[in-house]
Amino acid sequence: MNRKILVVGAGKSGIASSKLLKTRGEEVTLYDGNKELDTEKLKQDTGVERVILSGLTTAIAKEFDLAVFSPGIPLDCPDALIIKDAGVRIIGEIELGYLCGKGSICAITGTNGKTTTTALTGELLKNAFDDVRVVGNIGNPFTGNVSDTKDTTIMVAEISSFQLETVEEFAPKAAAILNITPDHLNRHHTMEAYIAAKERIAINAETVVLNYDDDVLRDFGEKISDKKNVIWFSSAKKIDTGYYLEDGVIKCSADGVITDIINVSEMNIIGTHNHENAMAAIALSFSMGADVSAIQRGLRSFVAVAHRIEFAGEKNGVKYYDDSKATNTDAAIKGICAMSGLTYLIGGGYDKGGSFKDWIECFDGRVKKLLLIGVTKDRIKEEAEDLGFTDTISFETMEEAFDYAAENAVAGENVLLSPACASWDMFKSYEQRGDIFKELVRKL
Ligand code: UMA
Repeated sequence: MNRKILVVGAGKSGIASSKLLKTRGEEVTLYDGNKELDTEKLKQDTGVERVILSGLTTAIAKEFDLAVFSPGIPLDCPDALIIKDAGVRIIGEIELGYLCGKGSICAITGTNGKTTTTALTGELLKNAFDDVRVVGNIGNPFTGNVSDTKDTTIMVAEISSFQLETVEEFAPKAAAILNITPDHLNRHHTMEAYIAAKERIAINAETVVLNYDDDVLRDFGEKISDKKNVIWFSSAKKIDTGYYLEDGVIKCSADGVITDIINVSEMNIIGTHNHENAMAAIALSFSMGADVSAIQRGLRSFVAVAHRIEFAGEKNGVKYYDDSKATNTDAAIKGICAMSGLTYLIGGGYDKGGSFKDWIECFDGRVKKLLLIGVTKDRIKEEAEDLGFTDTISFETMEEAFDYAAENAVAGENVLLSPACASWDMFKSYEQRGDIFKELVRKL
């Protein structure tokens, strides 16, 4: 009560943190480096007494007892250095939410798949418990959800590496790391620092769910297994203790007993990466105390997160998928690998400058025609031809590409929007691009 707290960053996290701190009687100042923001609106939205936009100094920072950082604020940016210099303790938005809330936490991180796994785990747990909240990096700030929590509340939290940099006491009952591949290196600088940030999710966790097929995580799990309850999952190998995939069935092996959980054909999410996400969600849900029938019901009813290999409809035996969220080649490879049958692939868009080589190399035997749109269309076509893939056609609009695919695809084939590019050259967002695609499918 009545501490002087500086909330840094006036986005979703900063606004939610400010409101939470106000309800707890703290004296809150909201700071943001962007001087274009509207001070009065921020005061109205949060109820804080004071908003500072840019120009933080050591003298100002020294006024505060505590600083709460939004995930987007790097710990080595000039404002962070001023705050550290002033000797002010820094905690992250997740840590604040943890310290102010009740109930138990199930936390999920990983380079890819964390949003799907978080949403799925939320669905499985909602079948078993009354008060389950899906929060965090998924777009719903942790701190915005804690003020009315009870001991029986379960928070299913997607946690990014940015958020993990500033956790100390954050103690999930169960935590999962799905995979770790290079990402966000501009923020973390080295792969080692990025891995270290991800691994912080396990510091105070009782149970840690890890991907056995990921070398980094296998080493990590072996290192911590004497102190933590480690549960493995694998899509590649039958493992003695944990979850694995065999003949299309997710199985649980524990104490020499093997239990079939679900045949993946009963689920609405496709692709090996999604089966891995499902195994992690199952392991987490069991750890949180859900029973097998609640888990199975959730696995059957869960539909993909919007725009992530989302099934958009079927016409004349042709299946349509919206994977507009695939804004880079890594994600787009997962999209194309998830298809069974030949695919008319709609790709291309805003140019972020990277190479498309890895993506094109996975087309072999999968892509019947690559239908190109957007700024990158000529560059992709050229790169594809250099790699020996010549089945490309360029279009001016997504509608034209879609019409071509719908007219030519035959039963058993797929039409997939998975652009491997951001959308900003032709659309407002990847959401708008995916929505237009789904509308075209609906009109069929
Ligand atoms: N700002 C500064 N100084 C800086 C950087 C930013 O003052 O050096 C200010 C900006 O001017 C802006 C504010 O900080 O006003 C934005 O804060 P933020 O970037 O932390 O964004 P939030 O709106 O609080 O959203 C954050 C997450 N954003 C990031 O991690 C970048 C959201 O994840 C998350 O959904 C939300 O909290 C709720 O938990 C987004 C994301 O892109 C989706 N995450 C990355 C990812 O998934 O790859 C990690």
